[in-house]
Amino acid sequence: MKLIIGDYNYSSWSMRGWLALKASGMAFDTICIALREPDTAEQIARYSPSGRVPCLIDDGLTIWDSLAIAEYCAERSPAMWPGEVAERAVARSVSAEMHSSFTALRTHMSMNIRKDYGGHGRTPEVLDDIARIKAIWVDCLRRFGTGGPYLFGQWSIADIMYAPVCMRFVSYGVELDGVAADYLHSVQAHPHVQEWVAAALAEAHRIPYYDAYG
Ligand SMILES: N[C@@H](CCC(=O)N[C@@H](CS)C(=O)NCC(=O)O)C(=O)O
Repeated sequence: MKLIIGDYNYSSWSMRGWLALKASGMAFDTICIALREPDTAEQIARYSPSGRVPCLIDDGLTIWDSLAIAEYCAERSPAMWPGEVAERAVARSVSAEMHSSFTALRTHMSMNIRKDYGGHGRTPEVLDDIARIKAIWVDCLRRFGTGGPYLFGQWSIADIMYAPVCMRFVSYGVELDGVAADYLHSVQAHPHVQEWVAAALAEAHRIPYYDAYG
């Protein structure tokens, strides 16, 4: 099984696909393609029909898009979604909302794990996105997060979808308190997240456009 990803430091969608594979426990090799280089599109096109990463190749079967990869992993490891129907439905709702929304946050607070952007990026639209994300976290943690530190207690695809947001909140110094702050620290401390962050810190490739921002 091969997972094609972009830079550990910058590629938030790749982080989701990679965390999903790790959570499944399945063995996989990682092929990392440097983004924003002259040959990036050509490199990605060798594997991914959408021209985007992450992309998973399992014995000739190609699965692209982070949410589809997460669902493929959950077929093998159903505990990646909460066990109860109503909780699973809400977990899918907040995961789908992450996947399809928060455009302002993505635009103005790009993931760049190595960089401290201080208080940058706070447009009114970004603040709306942050408020909505905090509301999602608090609601899930209060209603479903009693059996552990994560949104639905145990580490799930919902946490995987929001892990890159946690990286952004750290880089841009987004103020959190109470259960939302505790949640962010728990995500940061998760061993798979720590492994991804270590790879980002060790990565040599740089994208000047993102590094100059702020
Ligand atoms: N909806 C897709 C988004 C994937 C995406 O936009 N990936 C970016 C990297 S984070 C990409 O492949 N960009 C291509 C490029 O930079 O050439 C997913 O969930 O996987």
